[in-house]
Amino acid sequence: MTRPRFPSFLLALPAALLALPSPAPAYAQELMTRYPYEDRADLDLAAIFEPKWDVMIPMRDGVRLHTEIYIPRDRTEPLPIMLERTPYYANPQDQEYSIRLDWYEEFFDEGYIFVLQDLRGRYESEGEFVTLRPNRDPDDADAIDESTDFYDTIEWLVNNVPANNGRVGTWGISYGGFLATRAMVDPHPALAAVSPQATCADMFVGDDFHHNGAFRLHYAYEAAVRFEMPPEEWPPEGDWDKYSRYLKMGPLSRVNREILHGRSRMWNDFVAHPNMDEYWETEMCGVFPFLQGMTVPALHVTGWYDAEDFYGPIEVYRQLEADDADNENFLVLGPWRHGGWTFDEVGRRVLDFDLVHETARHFRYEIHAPWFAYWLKDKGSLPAAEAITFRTGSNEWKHYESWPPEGMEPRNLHLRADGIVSFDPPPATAAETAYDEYVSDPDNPVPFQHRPIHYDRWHLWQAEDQRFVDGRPDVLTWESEPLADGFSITGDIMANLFASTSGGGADWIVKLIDVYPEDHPDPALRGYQYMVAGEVFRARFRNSFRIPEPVVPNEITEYSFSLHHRDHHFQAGHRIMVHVQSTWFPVIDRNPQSWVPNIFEAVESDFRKATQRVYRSAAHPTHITVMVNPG
Ligand code: PG9
Repeated sequence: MTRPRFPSFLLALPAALLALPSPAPAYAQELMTRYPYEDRADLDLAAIFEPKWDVMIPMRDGVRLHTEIYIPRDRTEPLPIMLERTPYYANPQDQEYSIRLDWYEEFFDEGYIFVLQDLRGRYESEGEFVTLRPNRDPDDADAIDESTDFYDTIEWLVNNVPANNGRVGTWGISYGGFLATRAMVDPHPALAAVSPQATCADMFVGDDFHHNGAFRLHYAYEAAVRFEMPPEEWPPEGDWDKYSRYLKMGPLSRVNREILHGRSRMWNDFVAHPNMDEYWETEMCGVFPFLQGMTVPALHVTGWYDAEDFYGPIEVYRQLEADDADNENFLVLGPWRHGGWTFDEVGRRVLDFDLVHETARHFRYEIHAPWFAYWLKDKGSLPAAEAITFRTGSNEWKHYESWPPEGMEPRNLHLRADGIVSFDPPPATAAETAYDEYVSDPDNPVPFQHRPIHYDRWHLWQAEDQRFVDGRPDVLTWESEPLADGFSITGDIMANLFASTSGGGADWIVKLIDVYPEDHPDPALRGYQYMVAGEVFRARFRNSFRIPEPVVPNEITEYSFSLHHRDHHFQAGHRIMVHVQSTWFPVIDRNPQSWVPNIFEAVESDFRKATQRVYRSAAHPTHITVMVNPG
């Protein structure tokens, strides 16, 4: 077994440099550069904590997990334990005090014992690492999984850590969020509060690896390489600009034949499971079959711009809500990149947007810390509402008693003739055949953000100005008049697309955009096309994610899919814009646009141009349904 270590060149980096955007792509090996975070260098950890306690905690099968325990010096009462388990190294710079403790600053005044643990097979822990380890077979009494490792760790901690109060909380971001959901499966009785943050829950429908069955090419390929192969075997990266790099990669069938040669288990699984099946439901992060109701109070968190796991947190919240008789299930949706609520110290800006509030700091000090103090220390009160959002466009915190909130008014934004978008439907006289069309060419796909595309601009790509696609003939645009009155939309946004393709398969990408006025006081925002929401749908899955079907060429077909939940205010004077396109490269792989049973096995000749039509007739009125907030 090889145990990956944090790269030695990073150990030598001064902490301040870690705040810089990463010049290199990275996963487990380089977490701190992939998720650049603002260093809290002024924290004097040695003054707060006793020297760390390094232990190897035995699991039920004898494997021992490396664990660092930090106990505060000034304690006057038994303290709860805050446990974080991670695949990304409990102590990434191998220091006396792990830099991960920076992320707990908001908890320091209250007083907790902090515990950081390497997963099995990672860094200094024993055993074998399995990426997103599937849940164990419940009939196998000897089986282990992340849930049993949580259980055994908590059992050891409450019995061995001096002066603990018998209560344990856990949280984690992304992979850590996945782990936190596993802590809720058959939980240890001492586990009193869990916060899964940016957790994946369905890798086929909405999280890291696919969206609505469309493969998230550059992200998933790099995860498959970096999680599953030793660095010395990583293939050369090629061009800096991922657009040209992945275009040169060609059809996905080349990957195992010419690049990975079957050496990444994850890539092999992608190829073997091109449709929704048990692998996605139960093995690759699939969590729903295992969450048997609310077992522990939970705080779910994600950010509007999370480029990896926005779907999972809301779905896990929704699923648990059904059994939440005691009101222990909470949700926070803020203006953040993946993990930005913690990795960004302040959270006042998103690209050119001033959020007016210090959103990340507010979350950590006013929501996160009080929430855990309530459950672990019986202190204070719960945050003001079950669901807390930061409304974009008007920059306000909002409180709701449920999510999505009740009492919203569904209204349809219609695509109309002459490139107009309007709340008024097409007139009954609009010809049956009224449509707009474009040619989608897999050899010249639409980039998903302006080029060059690299990780330094991954985190906030969804907030980028969409003007970079202006003038592309394969992006259809509709726009409203300037709004006489502003309005807010709160909850799910549904695309209802009536479309046809001349091919045997297609992708449909729909974007809802808020266009800032040309006379906006801030020159950086003049004419800015801010993507409120956008999503892709792979047409072969229109009837079932399990059984793909060819598209019937030139037949008008309805596609209904979510553009995700949002809380956004369109200001008076702004315009509403909608884009429809069929490629979003390389965040999404190229659809061959001809019928092939498995796109991972498509070859060059399968990739064809296709003529796409989007209908806006009375009979086939393409529209986007938004939930208008009357409040
Ligand atoms: N989103 C990342 C991830 C989760 C699960 C599997 C692979 C990657 C992460 O940031 O941890």
